[in-house]
Amino acid sequence: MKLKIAIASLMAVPAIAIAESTEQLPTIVVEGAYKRPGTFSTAPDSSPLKDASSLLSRVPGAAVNRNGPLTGIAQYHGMYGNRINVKVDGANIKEAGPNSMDPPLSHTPAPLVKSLKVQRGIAPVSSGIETIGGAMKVETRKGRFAKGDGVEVSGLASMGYSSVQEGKFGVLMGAVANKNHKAYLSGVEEKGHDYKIDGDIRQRPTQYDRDSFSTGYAYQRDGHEAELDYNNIDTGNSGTPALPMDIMYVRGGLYNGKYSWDLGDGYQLKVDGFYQKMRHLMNNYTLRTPANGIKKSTRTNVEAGGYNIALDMPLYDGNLKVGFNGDRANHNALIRSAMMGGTNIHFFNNTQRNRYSFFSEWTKDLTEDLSLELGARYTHIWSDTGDVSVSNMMMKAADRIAFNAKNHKRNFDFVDLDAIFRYALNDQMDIELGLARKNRAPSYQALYLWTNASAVGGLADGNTYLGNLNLKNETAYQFDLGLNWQTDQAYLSPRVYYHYITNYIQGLKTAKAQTRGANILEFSNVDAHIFGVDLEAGYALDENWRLDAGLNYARGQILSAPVALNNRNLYRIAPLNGRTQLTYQKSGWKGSVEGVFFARQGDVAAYNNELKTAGYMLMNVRGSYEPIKGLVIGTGVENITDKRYQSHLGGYQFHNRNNGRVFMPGRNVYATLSYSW
Ligand SMILES: [Cu+2]
Repeated sequence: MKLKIAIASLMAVPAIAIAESTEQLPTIVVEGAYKRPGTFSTAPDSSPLKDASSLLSRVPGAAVNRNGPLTGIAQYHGMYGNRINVKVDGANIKEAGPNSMDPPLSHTPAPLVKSLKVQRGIAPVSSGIETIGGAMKVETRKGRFAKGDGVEVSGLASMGYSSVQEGKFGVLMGAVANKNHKAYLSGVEEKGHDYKIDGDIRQRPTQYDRDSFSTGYAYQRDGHEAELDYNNIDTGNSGTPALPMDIMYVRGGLYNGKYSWDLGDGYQLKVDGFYQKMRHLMNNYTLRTPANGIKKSTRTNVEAGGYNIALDMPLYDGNLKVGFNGDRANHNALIRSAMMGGTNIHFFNNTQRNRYSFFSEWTKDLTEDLSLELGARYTHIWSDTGDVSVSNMMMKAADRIAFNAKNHKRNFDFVDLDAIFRYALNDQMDIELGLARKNRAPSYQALYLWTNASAVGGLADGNTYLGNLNLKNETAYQFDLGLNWQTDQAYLSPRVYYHYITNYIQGLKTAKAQTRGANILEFSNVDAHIFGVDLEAGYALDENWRLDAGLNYARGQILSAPVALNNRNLYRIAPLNGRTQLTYQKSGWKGSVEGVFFARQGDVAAYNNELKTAGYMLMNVRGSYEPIKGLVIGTGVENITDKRYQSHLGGYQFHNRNNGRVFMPGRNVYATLSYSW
C-alpha cells in the first residue's frame, strides 16, 4: 500500500518530534492532515482564555466565538455552536445553560487536555450524530498502563501565573498502574480577575473561578479494555461579558464508561456511555450592574445520558463499521425577576431532546494509491417540552397562553451521507475529495422560546429571539477538497470548501418579530451557502530553525429568505486571518516568535445589525527550557505591544451593541512550571 506507507512514514517523523518535545502540552491532532511539528507554542495554560477551545486558534479552518474566559464556542468553516459535534472523552456533554455559558469544550481546563482532535474537512458519519459543522474530540489526561510487569506511577504537576488577569492555576494528576489495571486522580484549580485590555484598564466582567476533579479506573487484558471515569466541575463566579448575565455557578458531574473488545481478524467492538447531571445559576447583578436596574437571575439544570455502540468488521477487503448512537437530555430553567415586586417564570419546563441514530461506514483501498470511505447515517430526533408558567398571571400572559395551547412535540428524521476519496499522487503528495449531505435538527431553544428572550445558545448578538415551532431541520450539501504535500523539510496543506445549506436556522425580522419592536428576531429557515479556504504550511530552515504559517478565509451568505434583507451576509464569520511563527529549538531550549493578523471584517450581517470590526496584528513570544527530562519551565509574553483590540467573534459588551464589542486581553506575561513523570 503505497498511500498508507507514504502517510505512515510522513506522519511518523513529526509525530515523534511532538511526542518527545511537548509531552506536557496538549497535542492538537488535525485528522485528515499530516501531523506537523508546527503545533509548538501552546505552553500549558498560557493563554488568558482558559478553556480547551483556546487551542482552536491553531487549527486551520477553526475559530472561537468567545463569550467569556471560560465560554468559548467552537467554530469550524463558518459553522458554530451545536452544529459541531464535540465529544469529551467520548461523551456528547449537554450544556446546563440555555445560552451556552458552558459549551462542551469549556468543560475541560486547558492544562488537562491530552489531545484535541479536529476532523479537517468533512467529518465522517461515524464521528457522531449531527456533524453538519464538523466534529471535534477532546481526550483528557488519565495516566498510562505500565509497559512491563511491575507497578508504574505516572503523573503531572503543573502551575502557572499570568499577569493580564493575575491568573493562577494548579494541576495535579497521578496514576498508578500495572499492565492490566490503572487508577488515576486529578484536580485542577483556576482563578483570575478581570483581564486588562490596555495598560491598567480592565474588561469587566471577565473574572473566573473553577475547580474540577476527576477519578477513574481502567482495565485491559487480552484484547479487552474497560474504563470507568467520573469528572466533577465546580465553576464559580465567572464573567460572560457578551451575554446578559454572568455565571454564578455551573456544578455537577459526568460519569463515563467505556468497553472495547478486539475479537481478532479485523473485528472490534466498542461500547461507551455517559450520564451527566449539572446545575447552573446566572444573574445580572453580582459581577455587573443591571442595565435597566432590574435584577434578574436564572436557575437551570440538565440531566442527560447517551451511548455509542460500534462494531468493526472486514467486508470486501475493506473495513465496515456499523454502529448505533443515542442520547437524551432534559432541561429546566427558572427565571427570577425583580420586576413587579418579584416574578418567577418556569421558562423551560422539562424540555427534552432525544436522539436515536445508526450508521454504517465502509473504508477500502481501491488501488495502491486510491482509498475510499463511504458512510450513511439515519437519525431520528424528537423534542418536547412542558407548559410554561409565570407567577404573575398578568406578565407575558398572551405569549404563555398561546404557547401552552400548542402541541410541543416535534419529530425530525434525516439521512446523512458522505463519500471521501484520498489519492496519493506520489510519495509526497496526496489529494482528498469529500462530498457529503449532513443535517441538523433545530435546538430546543430555537423551537421553544415562547416569548422573546436571550437564551439562544450563545449567539450574543444583542437581540432577543422568538422560538418557532415550525422550523425544519437544516440540510447541508458539502464539497471539500484538500491537498497535503510534505517532504522532510516542508509541508503545505491547503483546503477549499463549499457548503450549500437549505433551511439554515437563524433569526429574522419576520412579521411576528416586527410587531414586538426593536432588537427582537424570530428563528427562521433560510437558504445559505458558506465557502472558504484555509491552509497551513511549514519549512525547516535548518535543524534548529523552522517557520510555520496558517491562513483562514470564510464567507457566508444567505441565498434566499422569507423577508427582505439589506444584505445577505451571515452572522459571526471570522475575517481573513493568519499566523506565522518562527521557532528555534536546541537541546531542551525552545523559543518562538508568533505574529497573528486579523483583517477588518466589513461583511457583516444585516438581519441583526452586526457591527464591523477593525483589523489588528498581535505579536507573541514564548520560550521554554527542559533542564531535566519531564521538568519544563515556560514563559512568554502575549500581545507584546499591549494592543487594544476587539475580536469579531467576541460579542458586544453586556449584550448591547451600543457598548461596542468586548475587548480582548492586553499584554500578558506568563510563567509556568510543570513536571511530568
Ligand atoms: Cu447561564
